[in-house]
Amino acid sequence: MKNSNKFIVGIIVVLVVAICITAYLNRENVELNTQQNNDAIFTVFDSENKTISYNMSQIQALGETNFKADLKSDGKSATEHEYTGVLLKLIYMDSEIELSDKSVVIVTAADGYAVSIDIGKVIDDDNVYLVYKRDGELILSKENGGDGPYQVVIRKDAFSQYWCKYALSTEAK
Ligand SMILES: Nc1nc2c(c(=O)[nH]1)N[C@H]1C(S)=C(S)[C@@H](COP(=O)(O)O)O[C@H]1N2
Ligand SMILES: [Mo]
Repeated sequence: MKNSNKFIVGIIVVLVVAICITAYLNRENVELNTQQNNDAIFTVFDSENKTISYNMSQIQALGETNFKADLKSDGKSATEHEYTGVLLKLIYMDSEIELSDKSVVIVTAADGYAVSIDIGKVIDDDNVYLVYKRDGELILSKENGGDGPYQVVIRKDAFSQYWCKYALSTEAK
């Protein structure tokens, strides 16, 4: 083999090894993120301030659905995404908290942000969701650069300032 060919083969070998290592490390990351997401807890406060907590598999078991919604990030034009999650009201039903005699649902986030959502929107069959996947991928936590692990999406809202990233807990009032 000519020396120049040996050099090229050598470079290809180095590149292939580098790609394999990257793929391997990334697989470990995916597993770690999946584990962290499943361990993420979402908490419901009842009227006596008692808590009912859910991990991700428990939330999924309440009735996972896929739907499309427009994400309107500040300073960017809206982009349509497919989200995976459950209707927020299903979590309230599971917690045996009646919504019909309440006026708002409050959702609180890890960064101190909180939103207050009109009960009419929450009772709607296709509007207020607690989501954990966007375009088929788990939504990462704030520390890992994502909007999750849980995010409240209000599908029918014209603006997304009442959507709640990094959602931790909820209470109906
Ligand atoms: N936890 C949390 N949720 C939040 C916010 C926030 O600062 N913290 N900002 C809101 C606003 S003003 C918008 S426009 C949407 C989209 O935020 P983004 O522009 O960071 O994507 O999230 C909403 N939800
Ligand atoms: Mo915003």
